[in-house]
Amino acid sequence: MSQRLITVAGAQLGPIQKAEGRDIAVGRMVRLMERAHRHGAQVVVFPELALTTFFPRWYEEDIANADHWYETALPSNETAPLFEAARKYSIAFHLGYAEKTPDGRRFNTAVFVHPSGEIVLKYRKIHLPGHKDYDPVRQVQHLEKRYFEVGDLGFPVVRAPVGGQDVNIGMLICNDRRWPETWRVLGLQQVELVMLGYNTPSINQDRRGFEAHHLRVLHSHLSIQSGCYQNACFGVGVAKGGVEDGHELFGHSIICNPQGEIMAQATSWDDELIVADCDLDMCNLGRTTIFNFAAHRRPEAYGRIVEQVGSSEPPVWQPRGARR
Ligand code: CDV
Repeated sequence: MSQRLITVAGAQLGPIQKAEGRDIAVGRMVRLMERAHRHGAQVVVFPELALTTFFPRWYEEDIANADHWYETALPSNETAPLFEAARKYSIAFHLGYAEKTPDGRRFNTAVFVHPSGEIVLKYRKIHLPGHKDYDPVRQVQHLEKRYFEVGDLGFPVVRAPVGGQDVNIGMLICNDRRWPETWRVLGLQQVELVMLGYNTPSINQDRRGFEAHHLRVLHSHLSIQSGCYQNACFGVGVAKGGVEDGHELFGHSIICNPQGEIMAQATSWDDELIVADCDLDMCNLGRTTIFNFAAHRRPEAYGRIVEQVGSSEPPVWQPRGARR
């Protein structure tokens, strides 16, 4: 039986404190790349905003005071060791970082980098959670809407060489994973491997409602597993975990197959590598049967998905005797 096998690693990162420089994070990441190489991985996936602490929890009145959290070039002096390790170990990598463009625009971005150091694909986060202004009700701020613009690159997929195979790769970033629309747009481009990083607090810090703590990981896994199953693809969801300056992020990074099964899962909240062999031909079953889009999708009935943003109230039905 033919197999299109690639070996994929998720490189979960433990906490990065506010005072720690990029050199510390990059040193840890290079060590994970070396370990991924020893495990035979051909691609390694790092979390969202992997180079720094999750800075959108910190409010700055003047956004320019947050500029030091952003990358203006890739590679830079500080990130060059990642590109050198990619070449040395012949390993591709996915990196989440804060991007500031030459014309001053700010995005929550991820890139997929070929072992040669060439950037193959870039994605800018579209579903930015949180708020723009300081929110006194919240225990901890979540200012992604202040620090980033909505991504302007859509959800691109490209066919690129990974470990001797041509693979249809796509990316999401953190909150994107919770939205089925994002996965379906990737699925419609026959994505085979979705890479995504996340920084998710262990508790819901928006105090307007109650969410039991144990549901936080369930919702993350549910989103990734259903996205993979419904779009017949592999998914690598990689966390930043642990306690950053008193703020807890859950780890629980996973690699998931097109059946929606978890193939590998992190067990710590620290730097940890998870590895899985992915036979890309596994994508064919869903794609040619239950999720054969060409045969079964009914876009003529899906208008609301793109025409409407918020939900609307349905018409009210009343029993005949109660009608006026
Ligand atoms: N970084 C994120 O996008 N975090 C969100 C939290 C705020 C809910 C997430 O969806 O995990």
